[in-house]
Amino acid sequence: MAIFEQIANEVVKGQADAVKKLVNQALSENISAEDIMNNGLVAGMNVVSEKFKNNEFFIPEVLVSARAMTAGLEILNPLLAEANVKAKGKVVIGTVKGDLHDIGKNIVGMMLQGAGYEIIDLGADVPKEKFIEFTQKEDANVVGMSALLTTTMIYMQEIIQGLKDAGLRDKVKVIIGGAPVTQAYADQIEADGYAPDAATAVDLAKDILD
Ligand code: B1M
Repeated sequence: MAIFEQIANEVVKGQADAVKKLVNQALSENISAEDIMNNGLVAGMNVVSEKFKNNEFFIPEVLVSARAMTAGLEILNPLLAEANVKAKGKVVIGTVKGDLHDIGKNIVGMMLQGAGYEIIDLGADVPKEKFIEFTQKEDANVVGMSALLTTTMIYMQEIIQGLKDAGLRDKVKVIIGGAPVTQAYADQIEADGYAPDAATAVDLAKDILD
């Protein structure tokens, strides 16, 4: 079996140690970090994404695969930076102010990272000032907001207003998600998109940036 396929399979199986070993092996065979990332790690996460959409994988499997992918990416990151490999886009992501739920946001971040986006994770309980500061500082392409409480999702609108007031709204796409969030709410607050799950968030990011 080709090394890329082996790496992808181990990502799907969530075997971080095997992924690390195979990534190092591929590097020792002079395969570029970019090829290893795209044809091994990202290819594996694409399979995970499909399985999650088809209800063949559930949250625990996705988390374990994402961790295995991250283990491989940690080896490649310095090499990718050296080779100046451009990420597909930069996403500033966080759970909004007042909300401590970060499991879903973390999965979305990891899946986006697996799909080749650079992630600036602001954590949970993030005030609008921080979203604005990092959108500007990082010259982000996408702002991703997560909320799990009906009482905190309304804060997303304030962040969008904050981006408008800072003159950033035209420069950045806004995507939102979280259990109480709906497409209707996204339309209401004029977000660029809503995703019900992490795999759809990846498709959404690809669509709105293309
Ligand atoms: Co809380 N909590 N919680 N909780 N909690 C819920 C959300 C709740 C529905 C439980 C319930 O009552 N049935 C309820 C909210 C009710 C409501 O507002 N309608 C609730 C409550 C009330 C509370 C507290 C207020 C409880 C209390 O203290 N009285 C409190 C609030 C604290 C706060 O935030 N200020 C609280 C606290 C907690 C814990 C800290 C104990 C813990 C969070 C730990 C953590 O995240 N580190 C917790 C948990 C675990 C839950 C439940 C059980 C599970 C949430 C979760 O992680 N789901 C939850 C009940 C439930 O949802 N069944 C509940 C798994 C996760 C993968 O899914 O986050 O939906 P989810 O993310 C999905 C999608 O939504 C989407 O993709 C993800 C992956 O598929 N998605 C995005 C998410 N973000 C996205 C962003 C995107 C796109 C897609 O674009 C950027």
